[in-house]
Amino acid sequence: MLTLHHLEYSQSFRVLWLLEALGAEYELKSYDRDPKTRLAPAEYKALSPLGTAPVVTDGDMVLAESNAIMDFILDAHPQSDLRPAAGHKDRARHLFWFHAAQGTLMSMQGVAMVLTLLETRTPWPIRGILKAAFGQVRKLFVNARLNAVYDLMESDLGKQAFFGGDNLTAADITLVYPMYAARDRGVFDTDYPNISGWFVRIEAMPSYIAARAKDNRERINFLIR
Ligand SMILES: N[C@@H](CCC(=O)N[C@@H](CS)C(=O)NCC(=O)O)C(=O)O
Repeated sequence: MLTLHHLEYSQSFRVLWLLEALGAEYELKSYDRDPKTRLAPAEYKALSPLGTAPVVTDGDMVLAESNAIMDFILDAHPQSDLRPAAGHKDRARHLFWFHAAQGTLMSMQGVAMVLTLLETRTPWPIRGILKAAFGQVRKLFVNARLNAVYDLMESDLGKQAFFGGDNLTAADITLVYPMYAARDRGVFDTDYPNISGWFVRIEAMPSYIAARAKDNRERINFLIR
């Protein structure tokens, strides 16, 4: 049977939600982060070469990387409507958001997080210079790209209720992590009614509620601010 190795406050929540949405049988093993470093504990790091969450195992099979895991699990559930098949009218939309989550949104949020870490953890005389220099990078590169994604999300969710089409797909599930990261930073506080509606819709879904109950944490993500 598939085992999900779930690290608290991490991207492995996605896999937890996917398994609940599929009604799949699986074993859940939960791990706390190292209290000092907030990284995965040594036991978790030993599971896979990258040492990152999520990881699933099944016998000798070990798989890391959120979207690889999601595709692997969906391969075993070909009847599921969580991944529109080739030829489906929502196939392109689903593929775009499923991959934009990792390829654009997570990577840009990662750059923003690194800039913030450098600004806040550098001694004060240098901090001011870094902030000024990074301000330009944020404006021209990071925020410009992120805002383009958020605006496209708002527009797409005005046309169909979910990122992958009219119903929940793996695109919504993989986006859940960066979407909460953005919401926690106040990105959607104003001017994003369709995105706000998406949060309301997913939070009412039985599979999401079940995954949150198993996650048993007050937030779904862990942010370095
Ligand atoms: N692209 C990878 C990113 C994995 C990743 O960075 N996971 C974080 C959790 S959100 C992690 O494992 N952090 C703990 C650590 O690095 O020790 C994926 O989607 O699986």
